[in-house]
Amino acid sequence: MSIVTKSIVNADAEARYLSPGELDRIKSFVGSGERRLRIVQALTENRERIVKQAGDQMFQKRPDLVSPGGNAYGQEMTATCLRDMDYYLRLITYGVVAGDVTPIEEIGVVGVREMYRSLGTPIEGVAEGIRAMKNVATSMMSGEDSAEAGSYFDYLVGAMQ
Ligand SMILES: CCC1=C(C)/C(=C/C2=NC(=C\c3[nH]c(/C=C4\NC(=O)[C@H](C)[C@H]4CC)c(C)c3CCC(=O)O)/C(CCC(=O)O)=C2C)NC1=O
Repeated sequence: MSIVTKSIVNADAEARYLSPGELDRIKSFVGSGERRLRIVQALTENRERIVKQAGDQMFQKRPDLVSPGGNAYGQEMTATCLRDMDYYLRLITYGVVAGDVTPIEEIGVVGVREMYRSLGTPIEGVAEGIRAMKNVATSMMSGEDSAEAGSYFDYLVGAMQ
């Protein structure tokens, strides 16, 4: 939910007008709109490159994942692993556009530990992949954009610790 929707839901629950604090937060959300859209566009346009390069970095760091017995061993499993990374990059674009991590949390974090445990996927490996996507993605951006985008990757990495 974006700050706009959230503020309206909260205010209406108390049948009141938006408070000065809520209006301030909405103002900052609107003010950062252009930057957030620029980030989402960069991530969307470069998604294949980001996933591919980050995947290479991750497997270089964690060759065990793609070795016999590794969870991403074999062409099909490796492709599924990269697909998961693409899923997470997509969720990050949802978060950036909403200016809020809630979409990432609801779609990709709640229950994820149990899911990966049942798949035998090491979650710290997934976190490593997201860290690598952060490196690749933020290196393509200017300072301000890079910091804002980076915070969403950091949120996800933190949620997988
Ligand atoms: C958008 C929300 C969403 C997420 C997050 C998601 C993840 C997800 N990853 C899966 C599998 C998988 N995920 C991985 C991922 C990896 N293995 C590794 O060693 C690496 C650490 C890592 C890549 C970074 C692998 C290899 C599988 C296949 C496991 C198997 O079939 O045994 C599966 C099982 C079903 C399937 O294969 O599609 C799900 C549901 N699905 C969703 O709808």
